Amino acid sequence: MKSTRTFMSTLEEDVFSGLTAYPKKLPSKYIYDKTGDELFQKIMDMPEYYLTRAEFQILKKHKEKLSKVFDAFGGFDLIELGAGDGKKTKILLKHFMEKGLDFHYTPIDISQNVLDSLKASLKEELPGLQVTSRQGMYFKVLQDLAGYNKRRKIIMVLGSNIGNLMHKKAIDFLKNIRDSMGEDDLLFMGFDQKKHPQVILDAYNDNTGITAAFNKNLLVRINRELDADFEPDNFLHWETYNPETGTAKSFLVAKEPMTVQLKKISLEVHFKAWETIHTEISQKYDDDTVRWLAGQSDLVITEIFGTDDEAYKNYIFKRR
Ligand code: AVJ
Repeated sequence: MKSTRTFMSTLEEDVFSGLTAYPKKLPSKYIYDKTGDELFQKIMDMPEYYLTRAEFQILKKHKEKLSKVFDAFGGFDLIELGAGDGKKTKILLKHFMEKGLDFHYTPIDISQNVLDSLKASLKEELPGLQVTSRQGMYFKVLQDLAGYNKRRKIIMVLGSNIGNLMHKKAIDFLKNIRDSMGEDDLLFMGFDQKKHPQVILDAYNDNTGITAAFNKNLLVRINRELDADFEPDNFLHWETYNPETGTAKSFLVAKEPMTVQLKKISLEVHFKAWETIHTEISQKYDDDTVRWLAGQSDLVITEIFGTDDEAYKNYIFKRR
């Protein structure tokens, strides 16, 4: 069956394989179209979503120390994967500019949309900043950057974005970054930490329904792009957190039996009542787990910056 189909895009291919698998699943990366980007902005402003504020505090508190570590050899290129709206990064950029550091900023994001507004806001807020943005998948762009070794690279991944990857894939991602790093280059990365399970559940299941709309945006996008007829309201947003593994998981749960047509990929999908689509994981960490991930990827932790309550931490890594 599978081999006779040709797909026009990875979205088509991933949706087909996810909805014909058992149990059903869809990759969270497809949440982020224009609506998904906007909903994620709203999530970052929610009182329950502590991650953004926590990382903001860390950057604010440690900007001076970070400027010294990053600039230890005099001059660097700051490369940010998944730059988003740059709200947090601007704390650092502003500080580095005030100190007159010689650096170049390269924000990378999958969304050209997001990059365009980031560039516009930087031009206004930080005129004189050297910026070159790049649109693309991390993987591809990192390969391009590997050959670029004129001066020290600082690769930055904020927001606990790595948490969307289960450990095996997180290690692949880290190895990939590691392979693009020279001996003196650094990786600066945010990892959300294990904490009271209820705090985590609340962050991913707010009572205003923003996170539910964010999760269901997968179905809205598939309806539009694959000419499908999902009824998003017939699904329930459901969040679980396993305190043993540190894995938060998002599901869409069918509230009744349904048949959905996805015309563009000639697929008919049946749902039994209470059947699930697994959509996202948001992994929570502790120092031992991060150290293990680093070791598996031939990296070592050189510094840890946490909030006072240790709810969130940023780590600096170098090549082992
Ligand atoms: C952007 C992947 C860090 O997992 O915390 C927020 C995405 N999902 N609320 C996260 C998300 C539901 C977010 N990351």
